[in-house]
Amino acid sequence: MAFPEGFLWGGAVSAGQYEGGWNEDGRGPCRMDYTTGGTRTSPRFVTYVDAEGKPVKAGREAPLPAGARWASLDDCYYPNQVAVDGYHRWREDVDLFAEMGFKVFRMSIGWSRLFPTGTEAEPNRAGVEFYREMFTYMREKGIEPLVTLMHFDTPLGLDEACGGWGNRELIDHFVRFVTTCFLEYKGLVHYWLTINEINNALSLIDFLGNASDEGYQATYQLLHHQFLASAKAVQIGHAIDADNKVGCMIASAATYPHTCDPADILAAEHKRQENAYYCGDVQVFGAYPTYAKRLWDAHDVHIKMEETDLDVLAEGVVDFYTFSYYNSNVVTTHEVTDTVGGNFQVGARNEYLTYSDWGWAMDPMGLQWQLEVLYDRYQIPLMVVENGLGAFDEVVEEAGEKRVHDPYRIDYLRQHVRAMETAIANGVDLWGYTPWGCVDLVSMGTGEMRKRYGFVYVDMDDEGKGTLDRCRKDSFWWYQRCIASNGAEL
Ligand code: P53
Repeated sequence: MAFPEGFLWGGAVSAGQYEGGWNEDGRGPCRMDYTTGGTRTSPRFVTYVDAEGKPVKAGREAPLPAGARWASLDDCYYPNQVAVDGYHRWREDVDLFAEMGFKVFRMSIGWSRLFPTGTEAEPNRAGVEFYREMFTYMREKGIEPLVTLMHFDTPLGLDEACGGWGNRELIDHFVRFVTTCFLEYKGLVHYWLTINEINNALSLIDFLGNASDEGYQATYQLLHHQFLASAKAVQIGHAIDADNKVGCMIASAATYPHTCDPADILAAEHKRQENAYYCGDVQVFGAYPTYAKRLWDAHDVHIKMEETDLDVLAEGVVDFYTFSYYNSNVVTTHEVTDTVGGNFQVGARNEYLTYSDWGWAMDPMGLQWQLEVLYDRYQIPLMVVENGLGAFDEVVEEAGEKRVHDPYRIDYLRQHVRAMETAIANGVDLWGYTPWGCVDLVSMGTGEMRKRYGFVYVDMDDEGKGTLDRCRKDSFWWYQRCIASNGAEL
């Protein structure tokens, strides 16, 4: 049997997509809170009131103009403000996770719950105690927390105070936040991830509309700051508790060449370097890779560095490498007419694969490939910390009980578990598996509730209507059996 004893089976959420309670107990706002709901084909917006008092909907990464203030508009819906009410219902959810047999639960600490604007010298005690209670309860239930320190939720106050991650000062603010986390939760948490999908800034550059040389310059510069912040977090985590394991988190869609034209092979490899290896290499090897020069030169990028920066990177290498894996993509230098479109998915259609309702290629063998390639490259333990199928679910009433029959989700997960099993049999050191959105939550890409990933269904729709009650899907019992048999019964 492939899965080792002690394999960490579990699930994953992020604070901003799960908790809600966006303005409770002193929590400050982050960008997600002012981001509207969208769909697969219509984008999400951020909203504000400009200097003249006029309400504005802008692109989701737009900066706040001078004199404007972030605002919720009456004709818009903001799904992350309530999300799935994890802030009040986490106990019930942890009970359900324990019932499934979770060994680990990946969650994130809302930065603005601890530091409402990001600039405070001391943390908000209510925020600190909220997570302490949660970690304590999880441990009582035999569930190990795996904590992401930042999951797309930099406090908006830091945008206002210093313009966000483009400013080096963010490093110090982050350091103050993570030091608080490591000190407060010492002994309660042993597994930490620094920055969620740190490489998204690069892979989404086309979608976010900043693919000019200036856009690349800004992106590589802010990544440099995030690398430093992450490396410092690793060092602080180790200094505070030698038992801490601190990892990186990379979005790792597999990237394939569309044809065997050598130009396609090279293009696919270069895309992979840009989208995934660039960040992983810095965080695992502690140095910029050789091909960084090629990537920078292509857009005339010059990173501003201070003298000791490269030492900080070298001294803050991660203990393990974690990644999200949902799908694969195809890269080609040729003109193609058969393309795919979905949120954040473009390019040639892969005729060997089928696609989800949101246009993501379902590719379990791609996960095996990723695991083998990544382990061979990095030679440190891996963890799949996001995976799953976003799908429409239907609730049916049977014998007075609410049920969701989701064979499509079971099928997707089963195939991906088998892919992990094969990779482990082939020598990969895989620590664990935390499928995404183990309880339904708000989609990051589209802001929808109807794009569901969970084993646990949440009664909430895309207009904010619903009881927020939980119910078990068929996949709940499938995963319970999978965990109980350590991956033998699928
Ligand atoms: P949703 C883009 C590309 C790859 C992963 O995505 C991404 C994104 C952002 O949507 O996000 C990760 O919710 C992320 C999670 C997110 C999950 O993938 O669009 O770490 O926060 O929810 C799934 O279906």
